[in-house]
Amino acid sequence: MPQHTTLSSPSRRGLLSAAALGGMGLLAGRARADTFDFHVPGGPSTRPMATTYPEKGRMIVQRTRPPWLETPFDVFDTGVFTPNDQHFVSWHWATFPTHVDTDSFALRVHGLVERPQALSLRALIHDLPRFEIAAVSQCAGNSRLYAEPRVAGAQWANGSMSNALYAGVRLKDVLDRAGVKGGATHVQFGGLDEPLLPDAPKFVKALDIDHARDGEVMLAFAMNGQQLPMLNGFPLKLIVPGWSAVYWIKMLNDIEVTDHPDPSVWTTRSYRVPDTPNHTVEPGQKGFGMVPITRNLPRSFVTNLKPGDSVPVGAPQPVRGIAFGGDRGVAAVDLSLDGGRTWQPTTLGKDEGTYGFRQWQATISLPARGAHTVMARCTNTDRVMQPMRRVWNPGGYMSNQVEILDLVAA
Ligand SMILES: Nc1nc2c(c(=O)[nH]1)N[C@H]1C(S)=C(S)[C@@H](COP(=O)(O)O)O[C@H]1N2
Ligand SMILES: [Mo]
Repeated sequence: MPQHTTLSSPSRRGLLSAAALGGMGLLAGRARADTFDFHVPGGPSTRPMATTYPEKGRMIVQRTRPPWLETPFDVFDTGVFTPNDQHFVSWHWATFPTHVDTDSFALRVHGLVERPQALSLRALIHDLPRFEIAAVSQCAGNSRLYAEPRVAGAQWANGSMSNALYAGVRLKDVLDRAGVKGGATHVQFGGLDEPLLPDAPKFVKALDIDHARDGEVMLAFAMNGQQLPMLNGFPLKLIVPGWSAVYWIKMLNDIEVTDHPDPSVWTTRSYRVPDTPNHTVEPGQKGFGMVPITRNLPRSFVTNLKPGDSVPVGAPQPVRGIAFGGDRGVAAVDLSLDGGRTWQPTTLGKDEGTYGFRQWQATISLPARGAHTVMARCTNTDRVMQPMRRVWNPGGYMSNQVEILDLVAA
């Protein structure tokens, strides 16, 4: 494996060499002995695990080409920051570079700007003010596996989300350097990956100009104090705190300031949800509008107990987990042991930033032998609360209902 170099001296890296890539499929196949159980009733419930992807530790393999790697859920019990080598991985096209020459890499800033730019990594690292923020990156299809009825798309369980401390520069500072012209309304972003077939659409996303200049949207060259793993977008990734990971363009090398909304199929056709309460419809329902996926919504998870776990009856039982508020901070996480009739507060852990995971904990006691449920519910600082009703839409997007954990007291 290559060495990590310091941030002040980016180096040439050929991390995903042809040999490593060739080995990827092989080794993923060979790793089938190790599996992960999602506990989905009606199955199939297990997925292969692999430890063989470059710069990645033990990951759930959802697909190999392009790689879709899910964070095993037990990782979320170990702390609020997801280790880089277990940060989930998702790509639309398999043709992303396997080598980036950090000396010749340039970030183009063009379109409606006074001074078009071709910024080197050195310029980004040395010439612009440094900015840091913690934020959860969550795929819009996180938890799609649990949609009832099941829907097509990546069958992510709850692990296509990860929290990291990002370091880099504000997008606002980059745009100011280029000088945004009057009449600009949007900024479009593209990366080094290209579609496999010439007719297929390149993956791009756009933000409106005010959002792009809010001083929080940033370009990260470091994640948790290290260079970005190649599979997570080395050498530069757009970070849109509080918004769905679909906007977080990896291997970012193109910023275009425009005077129109994103015309790409990734906004006009896909990554859309019903414009209904909680983006929820009945299967087969018709006659509702669709809107682009934007912000994350509050969520919370128990991390120290699994479905079906047995706990001693009548004894104090610690319950802990993580929560995030979406595009706002976490105000509270409450627990219910009676199906949502009554709620008790939990104690929140250290605040590591508005958009990151927040740990929470409580002690419960299950009074009688037999089956029990534990529900955790996050409320964000905007008073937005996770819904009790199960979220369902045809794309399997933006699931955020209160999770129900089945336990047995014995
Ligand atoms: N260049 C590029 N950026 C991209 C994508 C992509 O296909 N290409 N996929 C997006 C989607 S849908 C997700 S969920 C996240 C995944 O980021 P990660 O692999 O670092 O976890 O990247 C986003 N950025
Ligand atoms: Mo995604």
